[in-house]
Amino acid sequence: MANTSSPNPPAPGAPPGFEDDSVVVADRVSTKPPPMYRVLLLNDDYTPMDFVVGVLQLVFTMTREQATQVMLQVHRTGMGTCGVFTKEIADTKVQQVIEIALEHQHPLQCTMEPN
Ligand code: TYC
Repeated sequence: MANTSSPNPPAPGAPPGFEDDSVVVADRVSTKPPPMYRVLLLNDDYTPMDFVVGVLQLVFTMTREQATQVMLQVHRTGMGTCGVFTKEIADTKVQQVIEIALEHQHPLQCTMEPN
């Protein structure tokens, strides 16, 4: 919120025309962290394991070992977390996964939820 009242005395020695105290001063600074979103990968019966590992490495900058662990988690439980991001970044990553999967005609699905 902005404080548009006049809390500021004129600056000492301000040049003519600059003596007014109309500077807008923020009286409350937002320190809230942004809402975060969890990006989830879903299992299916058709997408090759190696393809999933490659996508996780590319989109989420995981090592091959990390990507393999996430892929196996998804394969075994039906779902797994790729990471937690701000909304814009989560959106972008979900779209990237879906686009790469479509390009290769795999049914791999990716979604996001508030964390
Ligand atoms: N279940 C797939 C298979 O057996 C592998 C797989 C893992 C697919 C993770 C999707 O998100 C996924 N080939």
